[in-house]
Amino acid sequence: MNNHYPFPLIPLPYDYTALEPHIDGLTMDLHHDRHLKTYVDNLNAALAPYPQYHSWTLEQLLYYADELPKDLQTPVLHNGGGVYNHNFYFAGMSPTSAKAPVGALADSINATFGSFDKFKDAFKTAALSVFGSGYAWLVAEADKSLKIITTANQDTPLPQNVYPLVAIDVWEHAYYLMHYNLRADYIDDWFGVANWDAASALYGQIATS
Ligand code: MN3
Repeated sequence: MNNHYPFPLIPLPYDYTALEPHIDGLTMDLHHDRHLKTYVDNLNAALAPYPQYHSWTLEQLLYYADELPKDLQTPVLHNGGGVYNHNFYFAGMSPTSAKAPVGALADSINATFGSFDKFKDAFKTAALSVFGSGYAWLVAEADKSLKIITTANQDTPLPQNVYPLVAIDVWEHAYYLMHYNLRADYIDDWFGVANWDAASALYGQIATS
């Protein structure tokens, strides 16, 4: 699928109801077909008058946003960030994934945080600490060391020169229908569908210099 203009609405890699009972189908339907679609449509609309950027990848647009025309920078950061973050979030959940990291990522999580359970505690604390809307991420540095970060609104981790491994969207639209205002319960449920197969594979693909 295109990773340049016009950016596609990437279908969910599972059914809307596939993450139940952890995350309900109506939330997934609205989140993907309305929230993400709006970001995709608005990103494409912003880029339409600028054919010189139609070959840029989403990552290039976000990373080099300060090289874009001034009136294009904010629409790209807001909407392109919304596309990047949501694509990462949706791919980072799975009804069939192993429920814990494997291989090198498992070893690194144990070495960094003490155990997978201690990592989960730290990740939950970080996700709860996001004031208002944003995301919590497990990311790797270029040397493959791990850290947990949070981003506000639709900011992405890309400017921090890190490799995202897994992300949780803690905007209220991600959980309000099922979990009401109880973000902590949503985070606990998200751990039941987090795609550790994908995160472990991403970690394994990082080339160390
Ligand atoms: Mn969202």
